[in-house]
Amino acid sequence: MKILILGNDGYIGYPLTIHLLKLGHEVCGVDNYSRRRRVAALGSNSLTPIDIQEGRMSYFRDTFKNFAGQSRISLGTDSPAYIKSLIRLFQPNAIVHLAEQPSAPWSMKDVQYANVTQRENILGTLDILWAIHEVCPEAHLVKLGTMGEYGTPNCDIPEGVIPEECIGDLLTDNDCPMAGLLFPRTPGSFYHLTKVHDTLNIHFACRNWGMRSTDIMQGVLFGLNEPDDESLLTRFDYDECFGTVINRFCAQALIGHPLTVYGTGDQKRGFLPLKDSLQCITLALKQPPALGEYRTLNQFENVYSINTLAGMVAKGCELPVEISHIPNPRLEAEDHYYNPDHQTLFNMGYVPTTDIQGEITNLLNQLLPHKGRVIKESIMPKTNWR
Ligand code: USQ
Repeated sequence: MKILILGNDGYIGYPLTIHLLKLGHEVCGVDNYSRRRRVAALGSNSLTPIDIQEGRMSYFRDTFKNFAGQSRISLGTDSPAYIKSLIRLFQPNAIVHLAEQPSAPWSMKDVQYANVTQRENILGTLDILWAIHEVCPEAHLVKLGTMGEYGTPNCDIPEGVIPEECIGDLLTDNDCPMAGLLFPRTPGSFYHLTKVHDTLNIHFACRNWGMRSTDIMQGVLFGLNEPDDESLLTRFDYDECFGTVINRFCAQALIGHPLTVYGTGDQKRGFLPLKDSLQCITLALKQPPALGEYRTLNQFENVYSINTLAGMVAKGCELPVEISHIPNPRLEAEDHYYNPDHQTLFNMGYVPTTDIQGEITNLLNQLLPHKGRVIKESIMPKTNWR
């Protein structure tokens, strides 16, 4: 298969590129390296030492005959003609879109951060949709959305659309008059909002142009890839913006910093290890939807509370770990119902990593040799939602 990966220098994109090249796919990449610059601008770094971009590209070129090259394009900022001409030239069977600004706190800093997030994410995706429509209409768009699109409503969360059966007893025959419509979204940040706008645009492109797409509502990722050679580790962020909660807790535990549980810590989210995300994206690529089909996958292993995860990190660390509760910088429900469906991926063959405690313990051991790289000043949250 010919696969274009947008954002192939990132946390998911880099190991996904290696994974798909190893499977024999012809892979082409796009990145503008903004993640590297933005983490540095926050005064932070990747806990894992990562190669410079030219070094990574040389590795791909020298190791894989099926590496089709890499372009530097800023989606949503550069002219849409750039991505269109690349797609016209490469004619991919599938496009994996991971090239969005991925941080909720970053989007909440001030108007400029919110503006950049919405421009890059919404307009970047729009440019890709038009390019697919005009020069490669049968390509499968695999787009990374987020479980955060749904928020935390006080009811079960289906996969993307309202199910045929009413939730509750609205009608006696139990058929829902709104079945098939997109399930309502209540996102919690300007970042999460961009994913909702993307969903509407992609859904429209499928209905209007007969495009095919898999919109992945991904839960919170954690962990590292497990390459044969340490120099092929993916980046690992732990700062307040780009570090996700388990990754942050692991970095904190290793340097003896109290774990920063926001508020009560009773917030619940769906989580999955990085390697499960690679597995799920690969499954989506292997089983594309039909032309005109808009498919949603809720992608996570299981639901955990922040307190449970803090406990797992403390248990997995050989050093003594203090768990602290600090005022929540975000506006989010801390005590809430949370029961999202995630059956489709299992039906497609997803074999989840269920030993999350084992994964976290293993992650702490992987990170241990690099703990001297942690910049302590970048740990505490400085961005306030209110
Ligand atoms: N949290 C803490 N302490 C911390 C950091 C976070 O208690 O030091 C809590 C937050 O309050 C939140 C939860 O952990 O309730 C998750 O926060 P997060 O920063 O790990 O994840 P989030 O901001 O929700 O965003 C991440 C990814 C994003 C993806 C999303 C999936 O960065 O790209 O879309 O996870 S989801 O959360 O399901 O929306």
